[in-house]
Amino acid sequence: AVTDILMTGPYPEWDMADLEAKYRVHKLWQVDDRDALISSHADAIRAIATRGELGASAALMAKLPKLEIVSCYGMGTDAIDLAYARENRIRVTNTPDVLTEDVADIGIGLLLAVARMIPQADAYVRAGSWRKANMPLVTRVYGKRLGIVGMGRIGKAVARRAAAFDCEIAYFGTRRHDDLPYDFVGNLVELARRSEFLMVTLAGGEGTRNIVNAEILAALGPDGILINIARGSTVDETALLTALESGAIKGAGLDVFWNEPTIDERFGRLSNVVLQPHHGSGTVETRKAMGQLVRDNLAAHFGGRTLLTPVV
Ligand code: 8YV
Repeated sequence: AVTDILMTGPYPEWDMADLEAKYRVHKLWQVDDRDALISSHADAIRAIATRGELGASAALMAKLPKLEIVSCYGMGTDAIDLAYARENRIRVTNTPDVLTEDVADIGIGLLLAVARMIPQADAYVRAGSWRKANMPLVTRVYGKRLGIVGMGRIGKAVARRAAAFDCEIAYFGTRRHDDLPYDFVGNLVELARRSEFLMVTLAGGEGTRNIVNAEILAALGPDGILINIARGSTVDETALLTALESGAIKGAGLDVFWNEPTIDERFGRLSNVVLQPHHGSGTVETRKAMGQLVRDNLAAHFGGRTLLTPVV
């Protein structure tokens, strides 16, 4: 018998081709009446293949009595109701490790882009302004004090890169890592105060919601730059927009937002931000590895084998 799976959003075509060859795939994003699609296949769907930012709510899972597994194309599982999954014996997998280095790369890339004003400089050259005057001077990254918020896999990968820039690295997180040569600062306000750049790499979810608030931004100060490569939910976006508009911080590099992909229009009017469309893991290499891991987890589950990267 063919196994039915529900997808909440598309994957690249190489994954779609493989999934569609192995399963009967129901595509939630292609229909207007989602409830009708779900209810007409509710007794058949045994898996959800989702994405980090789309997740799987308890309401969705509750409509699928045969659901056995939710496989997430992404590391962050904050949009999946893990408690519901646990209670209902639904397995959950994610895609850790394979995306770490690319997400750290974009963190450093955003920091350089904001501080050195790379997009503005590009526009300056294209507009012919260079012929008339030299561009205003920018901010150095090399050797500066970087505060990393969250010292998990991605935080560590950011730190390794920043160490090569001779940055002075300190971090905030759930615990001190005795094996790391960086200063642990258990108070986020304190970390912001002593940092010139703050890079957020924390997991999303209720525990970290708005952890970077107006007080943290004020402590980072008018010469400070904020980078967020984690989840939009970790930063109080209202406070961030106000801080960027008023000059309470110097600038921000953002890969993630509150209302993706329909982000607050005020971001587009700011000249001190560099914006990315949640693309930290968006390289061909990493996305191929993520898709493979999702498919391998599904194959392991339906083949009665041990899951490769279980969360629940
Ligand atoms: C997205 C991510 O899942 O890994 C995560 O947690 O946020 C990303 O990798 C990606 O955009 C795929 O949807």
